[in-house]
Amino acid sequence: DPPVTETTAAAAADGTVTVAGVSVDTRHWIGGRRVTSATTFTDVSPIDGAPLAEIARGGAAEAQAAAAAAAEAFPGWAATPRAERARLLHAIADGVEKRIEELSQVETADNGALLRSHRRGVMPRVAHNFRFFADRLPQLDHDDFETRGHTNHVSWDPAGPCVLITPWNAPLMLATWKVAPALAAGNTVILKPAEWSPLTASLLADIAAEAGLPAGVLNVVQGYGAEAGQALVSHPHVRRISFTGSVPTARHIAAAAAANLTPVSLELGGKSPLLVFADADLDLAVELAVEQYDNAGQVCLAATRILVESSVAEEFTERFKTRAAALTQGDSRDAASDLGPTIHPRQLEKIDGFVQRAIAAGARAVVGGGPNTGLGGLYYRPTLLADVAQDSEIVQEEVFGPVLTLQTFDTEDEAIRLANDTRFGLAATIATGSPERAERVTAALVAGTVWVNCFFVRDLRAPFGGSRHSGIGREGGDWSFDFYCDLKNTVTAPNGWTNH
Ligand code: TXE
Repeated sequence: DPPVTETTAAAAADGTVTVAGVSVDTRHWIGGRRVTSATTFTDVSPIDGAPLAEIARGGAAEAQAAAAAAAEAFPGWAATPRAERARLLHAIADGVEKRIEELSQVETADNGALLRSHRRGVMPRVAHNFRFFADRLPQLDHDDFETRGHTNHVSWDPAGPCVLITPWNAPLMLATWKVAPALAAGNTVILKPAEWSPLTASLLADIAAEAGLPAGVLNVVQGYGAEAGQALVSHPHVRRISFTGSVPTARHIAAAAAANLTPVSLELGGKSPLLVFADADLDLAVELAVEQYDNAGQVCLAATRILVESSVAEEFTERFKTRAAALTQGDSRDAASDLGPTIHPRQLEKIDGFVQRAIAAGARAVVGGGPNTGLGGLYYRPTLLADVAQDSEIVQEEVFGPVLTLQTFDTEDEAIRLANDTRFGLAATIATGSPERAERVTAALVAGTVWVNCFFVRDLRAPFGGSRHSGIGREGGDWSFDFYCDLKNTVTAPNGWTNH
């Protein structure tokens, strides 16, 4: 975990600080009240290194308080009619829509992703997460069916308090993608946002309270993973754990969940391929490749391994170099910026470590290859590495930065073999002019999502998740409700008597 800075809270007496002109509460939100901790940790902006806030640093006591509040609120929320739950979720969505500018400004200050992406794409999507799962509830009623005159009725019962542990690369987007279905299903929630981006979760608590969500239904506990996070996932009152983050942390969480037999959903990293066949529209393929630098490459779905058919590799590389040279790197609040900083000094160091070890092992930097020293701080140049071996670290491990590798293949079979040859299986992108080829290759790929001649088109009705070390389980659409509900089948005898 990050080095612990023990300071006394520098926040205002009421616990709020002003970030990008927005008042943000730095305390936990437990049982409908703001709660302080004895110590805090410092939240810093990746854009310029400016300290943003001293955040309450939760641990076992705060986890216990939140679990108790969530357990206490559960029966009332579970018994609340679906239509009323849906109404409240729409009211939260209204609150998000009213505060899109504020949420965007705070999220950008906190995690360094582009302001224009937050305004146009991410925050509207946050509101949509609530609307989608609210509107989806009626579809959970399946037709009853009969067995020798007996009626079978399937009900989707709320499971109980859910712990949701979320990462920093898309904080509010990934939090609400779990919070919304969990609440819609009738569960209570304890959200533990990442310590590198804790602020918008606190704003979500404000929005939910303003919308009228009852006390204890949504709780937010701030703090480090090893402290607040570990205490929450180990708590015996918890009925579901949903986690998005890294593989090593997933192992800790799965072990804690195993002790209590708590069902767990794990959405982890990836090392997804972009397969460019000679029959592809090369301009489109180059656009798809450059898109992988979005959010400074800190995207689990990013197709970071570019596999190009040998006959077009030179042409592709030349066009890629031209296109990458046109990217503008800079302050995430600047409309001209295409990519901003990485999240944290530790992340930048990690990214550069991967790149320098790859270069030492013989890789060639076709573009980039180091930090953007002109900008200083946490900016890493968009990088493409060629001459990389399939079994090398840079091809096998998730970098989580603006770093892509380039490899070539001669046949479709070789492309598939290379594409599948990592321990991950989150996503894959195929650029080809042949629908038959797209079908064949898709069928052979190990991936939770395959995009053909497109990237990052996401529909909440679709299942989302990964195979192998990219995760366990799927969320999205009714798959979210599968996870967040306990299914019950009720068999009723005809006319109150049975004749089996
Ligand atoms: O993730 P962690 P980190 C990958 C990416 C990145 C690497 C490290 O490769 O470089 O992970 O990032 C909480 N019990 N991804 O270290 O540790 C933690 O507080 C309970 C991919 O930031 O997985 C935070 O809220 N919780 C990824 C959350 O887990 C614990 C997104 C994620 O942090 C905990 C992020 C514990 N013992 C990183 N330890 C994706 N799939 O999109 C930590 N946490």
